[in-house]
Amino acid sequence: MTGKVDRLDLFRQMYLVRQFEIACGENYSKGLIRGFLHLYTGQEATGVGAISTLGDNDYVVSHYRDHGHALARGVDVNRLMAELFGRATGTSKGKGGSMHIFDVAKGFMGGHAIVAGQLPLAAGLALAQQYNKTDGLTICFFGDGATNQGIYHETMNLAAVWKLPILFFLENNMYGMGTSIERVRAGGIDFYPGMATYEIPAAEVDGMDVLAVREATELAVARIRNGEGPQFIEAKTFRFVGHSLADGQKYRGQEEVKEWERRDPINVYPTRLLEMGIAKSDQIDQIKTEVDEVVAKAVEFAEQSPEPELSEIHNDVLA
Ligand SMILES: Cc1ncc(C[n+]2csc(CCOP(=O)(O)OP(=O)(O)O)c2C)c(N)n1
Ligand SMILES: [Mg+2]
Repeated sequence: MTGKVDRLDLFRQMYLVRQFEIACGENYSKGLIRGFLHLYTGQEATGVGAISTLGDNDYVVSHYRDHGHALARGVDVNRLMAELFGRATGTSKGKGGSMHIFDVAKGFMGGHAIVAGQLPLAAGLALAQQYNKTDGLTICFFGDGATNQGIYHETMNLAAVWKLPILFFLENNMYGMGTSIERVRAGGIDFYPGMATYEIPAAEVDGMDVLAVREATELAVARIRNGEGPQFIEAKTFRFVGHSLADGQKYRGQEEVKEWERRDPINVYPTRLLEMGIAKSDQIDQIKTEVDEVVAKAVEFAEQSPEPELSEIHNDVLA
């Protein structure tokens, strides 16, 4: 690993994402969060590991499963929760909701609900970075379901032709809604070899291992900063919960879920830190206590925040 990282802080971030999502689920059940809600539970090590390598000049682009990416990018936890509650104090004044988290000051450029729609937008951001010589790069997260869209291939081709400073980050969680990727993809469950078509260097990484994700991302980021053009990482990961809160998961057996849960980064990683002598158990406990409080306060902040004024309805609308 080239850069320095606070390995205990990686745990704090992953635990924050996990607890944030649990709180989202609870408040969805209470009817305080409405609309679509897609939780990142199980995938924490990918977003946290990858985003930990970025600088202030870089952009992060995500899809509708975006809370974890936003938190890893440092989007304020109170404003994020308030956005989900549809409150005026939210990141988009409560008018975006779960699938449309944005925070330009943090370089967090969405939150996009259309599967694969974020890919060309991210390439556009990377083109702007290249054109304006900002030294920044764009990381674009997407799921396995995005790979069967035509725009996926169009974006890969143009990004390679123009040598854009972009990292395509596939979170292959094996399912697109209720569809197992094995059922709908010719060529098996590995996507990274296909990048040879576009001459985009591609790597596979264990998405349940935050340090491995970080290391793979650091390498790719270094190449991009060196002017070598787009890079591709495929993290094999798993969502422990349904696609959205409306999903009863009838399409897969609990055995499969349990198998992946044995590799849950929230349990495995702190054990590893203890074994490596990097942390003591009371430090882990203290982080958990602090984060639990942060999340409880975020819920309180959201609940106490006002709803947007009716007059807001025509503001920020581009037509
Ligand atoms: C263009 C388009 N088609 C269909 C949908 C409905 N839809 C929402 S999420 C999803 C599955 C995407 O799965 P994947 O890309 O693997 O991401 P994951 O949910 O697994 O993180 C679909 C089909 C959509 N939002 N956009
Ligand atoms: Mg998927």
